[in-house]
Amino acid sequence: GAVRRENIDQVDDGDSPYAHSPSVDIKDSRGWDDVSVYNAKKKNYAWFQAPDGNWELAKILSVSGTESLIAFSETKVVKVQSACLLPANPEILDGIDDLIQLSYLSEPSVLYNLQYRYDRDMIYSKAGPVLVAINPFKTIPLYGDDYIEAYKRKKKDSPHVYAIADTAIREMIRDEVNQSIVISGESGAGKTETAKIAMQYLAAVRGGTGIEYEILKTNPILEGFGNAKTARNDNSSRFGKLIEIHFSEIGRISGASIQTFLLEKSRVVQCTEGERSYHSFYQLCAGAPPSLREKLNLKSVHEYKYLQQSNCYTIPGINDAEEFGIVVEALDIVHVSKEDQENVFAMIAAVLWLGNVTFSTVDDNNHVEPVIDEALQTVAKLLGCEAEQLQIALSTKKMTISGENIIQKLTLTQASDSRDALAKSIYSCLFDWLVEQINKSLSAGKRQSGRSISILDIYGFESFDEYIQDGIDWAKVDFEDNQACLSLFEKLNPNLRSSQKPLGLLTLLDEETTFPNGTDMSFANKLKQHLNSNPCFKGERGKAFTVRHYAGDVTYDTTGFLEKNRDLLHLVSIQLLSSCKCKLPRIFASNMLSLSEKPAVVSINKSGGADSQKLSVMLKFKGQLFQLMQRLGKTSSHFIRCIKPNNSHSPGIYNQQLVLQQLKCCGVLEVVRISRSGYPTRMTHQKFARRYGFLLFDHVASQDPLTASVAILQQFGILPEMYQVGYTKLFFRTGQIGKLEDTRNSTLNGILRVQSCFRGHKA
Ligand code: AD9
Ligand code: MG
Repeated sequence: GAVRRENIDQVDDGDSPYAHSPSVDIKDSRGWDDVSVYNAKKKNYAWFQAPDGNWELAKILSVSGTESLIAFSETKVVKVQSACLLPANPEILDGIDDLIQLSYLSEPSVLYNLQYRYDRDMIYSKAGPVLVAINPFKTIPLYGDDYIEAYKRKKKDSPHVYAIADTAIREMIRDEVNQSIVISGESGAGKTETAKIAMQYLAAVRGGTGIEYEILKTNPILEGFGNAKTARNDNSSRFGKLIEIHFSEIGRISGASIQTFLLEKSRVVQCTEGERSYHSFYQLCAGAPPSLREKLNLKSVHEYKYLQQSNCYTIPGINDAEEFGIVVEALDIVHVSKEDQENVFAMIAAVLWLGNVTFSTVDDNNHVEPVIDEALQTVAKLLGCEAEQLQIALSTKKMTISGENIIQKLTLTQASDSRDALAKSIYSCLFDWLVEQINKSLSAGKRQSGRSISILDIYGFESFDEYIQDGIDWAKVDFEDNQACLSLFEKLNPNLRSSQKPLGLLTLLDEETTFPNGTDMSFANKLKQHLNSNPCFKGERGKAFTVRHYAGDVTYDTTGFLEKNRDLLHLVSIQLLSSCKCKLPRIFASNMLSLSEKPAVVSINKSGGADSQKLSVMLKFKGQLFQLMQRLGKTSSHFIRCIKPNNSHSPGIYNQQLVLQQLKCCGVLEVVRISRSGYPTRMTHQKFARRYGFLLFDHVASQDPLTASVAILQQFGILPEMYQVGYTKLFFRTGQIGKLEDTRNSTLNGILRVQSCFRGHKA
C-alpha cells in the first residue's frame, strides 16, 4: 500500500518532521548515494528493506554505535544495523516530477517517488531526458482536446506523452532535424497505447489535410491482424512497428510510412492454453455478413483446429463482431477496395481451413497424403487451385541431388509441418501485403519536405521463459555496459582477422541451421563448446543453456530453435501459390521468391539443393535491425519507458519488485544516475564512426556504425566506466573525446608527413 509519513510521525517527539541530514556526497561504485557511510541520525527518515524485499519508510528514533532504533508506525519499533538504512528524501521532494531532482538517489527513493505520483494518477514522470509512463490500467482524465490545447500553448508542462510529442515537433522545425520517439517496455506495459497517444497529439496539432485521419485508422488494421491475446496482454502486439510521419514545408502532416518487424508467425498454427491467435480470425468468424460467410464457407471459431488448441475464444469486454466492423471501415479509409478486402478474408479463411486438413498413410514407409475432404477442398477453392495440386504440395518435397530433380514423399510429421509452414507463410505474407497497401495509401499525396517524426513501438523483453527470437532485448542496449552479454550473441574482436573471429550465439545458430544434419541438440552442444568461456553463458544439461542477462538469469531450451530459424517453406508450396487463380497467393509467391533470390541471402546447400526458402529468421531480423539503427541514428531521439505496475492488469496496484525490475531492465535507474553524475559528451554512432573509424586496424569500420563505434572504443582502450553505449549515441565522461582527438590528430599529422615526404621525393 501507499507509504505514509503521517503514521510514523505519531511517534515523533515533537520536532520538525522535515529534519534531515545534509546530503552525503560519497558515492558507491555504481554511483548510488552510498549505503555504508550513511550516518543515521535521530529524527531522519530512512528506508529499510523488509524481509519480503520491499522497502519501508522508517523514522530513526535513536542511534547508538552502529545500531539504530527505527519506527515504522506507532506500534512497530525495531533495532537495526545503521548500515542497512538508506537515507530518505525530505518530504518537500515527495512526488517531484523529475527523478533527477531527488537529493538522495537510491532504489527505494525512486520507487517511492513514482508510487507517490502513481497513487495520485500522475502516471507520467521524467527521469532526466526520459519519460517514464506507468500503466494505469484504467481510464484517466489526462487526454483529449483540452489537454492537447494546454500542451500546445505550453500552459501545462507536467511530464506527458503530449509534451514529448510537442518537443519533437518544435525541435524538428527549429533544428530542421528528423525526430524519433522510441517507446520501450515489457509486454502489457502500454507501448502501443502510448504510441497512439503520441500520434493523436501530432494529428490534432499538425493535421489539417485529412491524411492524419487515415494515419490514425491504420491502428485497428495493424492491431486486428498483428495483435493477439496473450497471458500478459489481451491486446499484445506480435510485431514491431516504426511509423514515420511526414511533414510538409509548412509543418503539416503530409503522409506517413509504416515499417513492421518480424510478425510472430508461429502463433498462427500454435498457441498456448489461455492465449488466442490473431484477432483477425475471431473477428472474421464473428463479424462476417451472411453472404461472405457462405462464400468463404465460414464456420464458428470452435470448428477450427488452429483456434481450438488454446481453448480460449473470447476476450472479456471485447466484441469481435464489432471489431470486425471497425477493421472493415478502416480498410475502406486506407483505400483497400471491397474486392481486395474479400481477397484478404479469403486468405484468413484459407489459413483456418488449412489447420483442419488431415492426412492418411498411403504406403508401408509411413508416407502420407492429405485426405480430400471439406477442409482440403475449401482451401483449394479459396486459394484458386485444384484439390489435387494442393494434395501434392502438402505431401511432397522436391530435391536436387547431383543435378537431378527428385520428388520425395513426406511422413506425417513432415507433412503436418509443411501444412503449418504454408499457413504461416500465407498469414505473414498477408500481413506484409496489408502494410504495403496502407503505405501506398498514406504516401499517395504530394512529395514530402523530407522532415519526419518516427514513432517506434517495439516488443520489449518478454518474461524470462521466451525463445530468443521473441525476446531480443532492445531496451537494454541503451545505457548499459552489457558488453560481455552482447558479445555472447554477436562476438566482436577487432584485433582478430575475420577467419579467427570467435563465433557468437547468433552466428552459431545460423551456421547450424544450414547444416543438413543440424539438430537442436547439436546446436546446444556447439554453444557449450564455443561459449563456455563467456562469463554470461552457462551450459545446462541436455538442450538447455543459461544466459546471464542484465535483468537476471534466463535458461533457454533450444527445442525448436533450428526449425524456427529455418522458417522452411518448400518450393512445391511456393510453386503451388504462384499457380493459383486468386490474386493474393500469386503475389505472396512472387514476394517469397524475390526475397530468396537476393544473392546476399540465398545459400544453396549441397545435399538439399535450392529446394527451400533459405533466408533465416535471424538474418532477416538482423537486416531489419541494422536498417532501423541506421534510420534512428539519423534522428534526434526522445525516449519513453513504459512500466507495468502489476501482473494482474488491475488499476491501483503498485508492485515494487516488479517496477524495480523493469526500471533496472530498461535502464531508467541508469539514466537518472547518468543524468546526475554526468556523461556530458554525446555523439551519434554515425558521427563517431565517421570521425574515428579510419583509425581502426581492422576493416570493422565498414560495418554498421554501432559495431564500428564499439570496435573503436575497444581498440583505444577507453575504460568501460568512461562511456555508455546507447543504441543511437555514445555518452562520454569529460576528457574522453579529448584523448581520441589527440590520437586522431597525431595520426592525421603522421599521414600528412608521409604524404609531404612522398611529394618531396617526387619533386
Ligand atoms: V505488448 O508488448 O504489445 O504485449 P504494450 O504494447 O506495451 O504490450 P499496450 O499498449 O497494449 O501494451 O497496453 C496494454 C493495456 O494496458 C491496454 O490494452 C490498456 O488496457 C492498458 N493501458 C495502457 N496504457 C494506458 C493508458 N495510458 N491509459 C489507460 C492504458 N490504459
Ligand atoms: Mg503493443
